[in-house]
Amino acid sequence: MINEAIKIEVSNLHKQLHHHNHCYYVLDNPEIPDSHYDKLLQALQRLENQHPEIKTPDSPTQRVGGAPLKKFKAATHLLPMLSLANAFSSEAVQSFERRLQDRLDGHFNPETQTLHFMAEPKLDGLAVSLIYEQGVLIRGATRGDGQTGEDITHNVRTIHSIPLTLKGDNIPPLLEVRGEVYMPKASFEKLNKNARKAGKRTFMNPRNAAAGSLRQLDPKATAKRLLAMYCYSIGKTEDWTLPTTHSESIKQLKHWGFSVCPENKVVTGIQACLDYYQSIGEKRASLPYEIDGVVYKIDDLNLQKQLGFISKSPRWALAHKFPAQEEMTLLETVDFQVGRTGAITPVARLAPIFVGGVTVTNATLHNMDEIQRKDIYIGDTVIVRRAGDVIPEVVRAVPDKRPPEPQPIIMPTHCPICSAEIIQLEGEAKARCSGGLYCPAQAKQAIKHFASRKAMDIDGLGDKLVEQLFDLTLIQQINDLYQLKTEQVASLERMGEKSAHNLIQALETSKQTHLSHFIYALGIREVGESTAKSLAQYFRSLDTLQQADSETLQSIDDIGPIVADRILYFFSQQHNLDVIEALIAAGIQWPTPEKTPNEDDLPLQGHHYVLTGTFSSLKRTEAKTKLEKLGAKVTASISKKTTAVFAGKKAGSKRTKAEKIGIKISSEADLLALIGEKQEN
Ligand code: 5U1
Repeated sequence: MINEAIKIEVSNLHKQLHHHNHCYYVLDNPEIPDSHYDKLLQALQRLENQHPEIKTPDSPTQRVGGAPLKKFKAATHLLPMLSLANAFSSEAVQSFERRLQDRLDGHFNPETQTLHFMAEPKLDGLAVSLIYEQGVLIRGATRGDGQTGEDITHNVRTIHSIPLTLKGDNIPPLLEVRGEVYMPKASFEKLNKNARKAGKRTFMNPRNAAAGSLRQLDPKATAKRLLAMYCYSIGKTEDWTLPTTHSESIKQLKHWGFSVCPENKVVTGIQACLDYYQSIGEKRASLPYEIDGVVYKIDDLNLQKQLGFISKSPRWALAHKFPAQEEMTLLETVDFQVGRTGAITPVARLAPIFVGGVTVTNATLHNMDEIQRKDIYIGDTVIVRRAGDVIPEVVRAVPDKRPPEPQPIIMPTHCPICSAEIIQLEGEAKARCSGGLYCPAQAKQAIKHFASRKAMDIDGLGDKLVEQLFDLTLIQQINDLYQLKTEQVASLERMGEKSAHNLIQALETSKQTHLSHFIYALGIREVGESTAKSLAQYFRSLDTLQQADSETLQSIDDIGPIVADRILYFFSQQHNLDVIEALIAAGIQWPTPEKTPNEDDLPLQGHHYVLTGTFSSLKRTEAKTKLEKLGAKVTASISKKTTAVFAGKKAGSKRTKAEKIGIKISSEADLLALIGEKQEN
């Protein structure tokens, strides 16, 4: 027998955990630190272990996944799951409107003939149906053939943005909800990066990864892959009256605790639909999930009813698709490119192909393991994928179209640029040129990195100019930059006296830097901006850093044995030490970084901020530095960890996003108060 006090404690823990899960995964606005959430979950887990009979299917502990299944059961949908008719051009969208007007003649605003639509991004995921009885999730199913799918309840329970119990009131005794389960781009990239590192099979796209993850018999495997769901319609309900519009039913879903896409918008008339398509298309690359088009739905549910269905698609909805992101073309040959750290990347040279809105002739093949796994040969017809701004990649070969004598792809033994030996260290997926900074390809990339904004920030020294200076042998390594003369630069093609003078001036200005920028600019493998900052803060002098041993390096937050090895290796190379000496001799200097007080004493420790727009009293970079000095983290994009967004004048999409997901927006005055400064008048 479980006593009443335990029952109350369990119920309280359920409530708290459901609430904080909703804040974190649906609202993107956590109220407590992760460690606090973990403690609550552990407390519940302990009670469930002591009293197994109190464990219920809607317990927040079920998110981690229960025992594996032997096979999937069939799941019949309460109402058929429909598919959408597709359109690939504005003309097809305009005919959709004409068809609607003809069918609805006289049944809607006859004066203006305008219709209200809900426009929504079309997520590239997997359609899923959820059933709730008395507000508790009892079943999740894939679409299958629209009538019957597979029962994936055990897996949907592991998806944090799916409520296990509904919030609020007016909950129908039976509710069926439809939506798309998807894998956020960041999770997909992480999954594939880890698979590539471990020499395992990669997923072709986030959709396949989401499908593969949902169709796991072992829910623990699903729980590890970070999936999410946006809901887009209500299916069957009992004893409940639907609202009069689709947009209101979406609002209702949100109140019950479901996650709905923040880009959804009610628009009037078909031109507004086309404008929406255009604006979502422009945003597509920056959205954190893959979409393959947008969906337009008549907003008025009565009109939807009148329009009905044709075959398996509703007449009241249309999917307006973006141009395909995957196309087939011929792999003509393979070249090997050398990166900044010597990594050799096989690059496919392709017969030109129009994909994702641009003509592509090159695509990455990543590394040799990947080529072997994908079984790709020169002469193959291959599938090329270009998603957003990401470098196009060869996804796979089409075996049926293989020529009789395909040519194998062979990694050269020596660097195509400097002829140094190519080596591949055990456990590394990439082969590397051993030429170091003597390899012109590596040196060029190293100079570009050195000059970049977050490194030495040499204004006007872009990639093209570095190429030009390098190819004319005016610079061969980083330190040569500081020997450049105005006349040499002015003699370059498309370079006048004035631009040359400006560049020399920018080089001079860059000599006054910060230790963290200098460390980052050196281009040590695995040392990004944030690690460089940690190193500068810890050692406060380059000499001390150069003399540090592995143990000392590893005592710094976020430095593990691999990064420590990279740093030790860099400073063990005489040519690197020579470059550093020459740079310092040229006059590069920095103030000694201030001693960092004990982390726990910093007032903004654990707070994450985003800065957007322009401020009248200080630059964004200054505000960033000041917040960081107080222990805060300042990030470029809004995430679930963001404490607040400081919005200056002309704050754009970040402010809108923060408003949409309910993150606190603070003013310049709040910012100044926080960093202890007065506002200028
Ligand atoms: N955004 C969105 N995607 N999607 C897919 N809405 C939407 N509606 C769908 C489908 C299959 O079907 C409706 C007919 C409910």
